Amino acid sequence: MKKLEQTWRWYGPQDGVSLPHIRQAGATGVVHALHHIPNGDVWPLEEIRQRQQQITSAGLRWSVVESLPVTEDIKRQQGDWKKHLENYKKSLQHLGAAGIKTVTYNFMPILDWTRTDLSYRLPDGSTALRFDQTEFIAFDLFMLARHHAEADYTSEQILAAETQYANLSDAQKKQLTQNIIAGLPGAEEGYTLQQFRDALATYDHIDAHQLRVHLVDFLTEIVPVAEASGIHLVVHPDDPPYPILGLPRVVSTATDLAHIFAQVPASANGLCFCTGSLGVRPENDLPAMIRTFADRIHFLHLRSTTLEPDGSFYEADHLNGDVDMFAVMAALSEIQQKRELPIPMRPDHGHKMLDDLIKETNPGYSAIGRLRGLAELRGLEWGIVGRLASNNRHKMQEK
Ligand code: DNO
Repeated sequence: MKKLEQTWRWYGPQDGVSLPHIRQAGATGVVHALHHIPNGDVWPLEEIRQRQQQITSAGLRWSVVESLPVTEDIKRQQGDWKKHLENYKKSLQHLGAAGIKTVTYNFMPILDWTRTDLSYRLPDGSTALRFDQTEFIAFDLFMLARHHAEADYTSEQILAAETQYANLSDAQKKQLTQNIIAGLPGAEEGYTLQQFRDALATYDHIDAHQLRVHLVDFLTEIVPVAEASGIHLVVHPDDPPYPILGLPRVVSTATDLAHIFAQVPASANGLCFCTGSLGVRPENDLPAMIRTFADRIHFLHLRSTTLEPDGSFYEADHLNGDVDMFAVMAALSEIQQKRELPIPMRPDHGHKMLDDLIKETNPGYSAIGRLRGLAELRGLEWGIVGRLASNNRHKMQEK
């Protein structure tokens, strides 16, 4: 029976969780990017090969690129966007030449994934990442002071945000701003408050329709090159999966995904199925989406969230929270049986727990928290696949 490829995100030589640690965690694949190369520049083949060599010498394989960033110029179709597209193609060709076959990107304007609290304490003493809707609104209304922001919220939300804001200390306000705009790991871009306001203004005339057009234009240009290089280009869903700060987001729902694949049908146009991002919208039926987009899924981020009545959410244990991880894994295992190659999956994020709590770690990318996640997911998969195998044996015997 076939199983998923167990992978782990590595931020490079500076990452406190090293390649030998990853190997001990039982992962065989590494998810990685050349973070030092500025967005929009070409990833030289030589540098890709050097990094690949480093990963291989640790007994691992560079399975997935996460991310080859799409510049804001490309998302807005302004400035250097044509040059950036050409550079993107060259980077893909280089990655293909090095034998790296899965490349992740996102199409979220300005902000990649976003949280308000990076050390939300859980009852067991570990810490998780959290998105507090009320604090986020307080930031938008009173710190960013975005024009017409009130129009995006109900009067109850505004009132709650006012109260919350009044109770925040200066240090808490600073921390909140920092968490939202300084860029979480992998986001590549960070801003000061003024730079952030300026960046937001560059999207004033780009609504969801326009951004969708730009995404399809990007794919129309890039997917043929990915295809010729033997690469699956996989889009990461929006996180959180809805518009924020007046910015459009167009990779949040099954309808969004269906549009992307209908417009650019080539099989190189793929999906990174992130249960943690998509799972925040209750109407996203994850097992059903896995079946619908089965042929498009070439990378998996597995984690769960717990949504609260006001729209806040925090990152739950991998097997708890709102995501029905059993149903998700069962659907994925079925897809995997029909595939020739293992689909790479990584435990997406982890709590800070045990020794993680006294170490400096990239938010969401602790060692022990992710190790726990990977171990639980691995066990779940083994159980499901074992059951599939025994069902198949019974069927054979009945024939
Ligand atoms: C967060 C990650 C994202 C992801 C990008 C892909 O933990 O899942 O930063 O890497 O959105 O481009």
